[in-house]
Amino acid sequence: MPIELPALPYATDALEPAIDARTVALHHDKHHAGYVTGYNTAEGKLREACDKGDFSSVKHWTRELAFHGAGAALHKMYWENLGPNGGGDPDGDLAARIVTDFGSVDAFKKLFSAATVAVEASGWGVLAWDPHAGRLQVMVAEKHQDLCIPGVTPLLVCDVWEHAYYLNYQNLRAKYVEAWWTKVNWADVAARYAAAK
Ligand code: MN3
Repeated sequence: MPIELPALPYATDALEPAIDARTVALHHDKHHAGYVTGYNTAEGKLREACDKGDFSSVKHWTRELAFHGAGAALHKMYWENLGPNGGGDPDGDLAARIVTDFGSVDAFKKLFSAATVAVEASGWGVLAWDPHAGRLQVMVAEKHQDLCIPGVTPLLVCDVWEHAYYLNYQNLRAKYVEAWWTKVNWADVAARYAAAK
């Protein structure tokens, strides 16, 4: 079944001044939309390959499926992870787990920021629940789909493709990540943690 572009959960200027309205509009309406379209194209081509019994392009379309499917899923989470009343620190079970796994909320934030700023080229910083280790992990995804571990559930994601920040921050990725923290919707992250564990 085709997937659809989810509406932004808030107005395009809701994340100002951390993330400007023009960046949000372009990011959602053009980039996020492109991954949705790309996923649907790849899914259709793979369905067609099955119907025709012609698997000559299967390597290409499975790669496209992973790239665009991961892109679509990560962008949906990115918007939901943020909000106009975001920022501050997590509380409750999530905060307790962060302290257990990283030592303190501050240490976690420093690790997450460092990993995210250091993403090579285009990708994401990710806080994930790792059921194999039974702990939270800070991870990165290159592009959208590379360096992931099957079964691990992302809870909080920070897009550091240049389209996420370049209009306002140019090459200053670290400044964008610093501002991005002020819009994190911890209630959304906590709900994902509760569901994942
Ligand atoms: Mn993006």
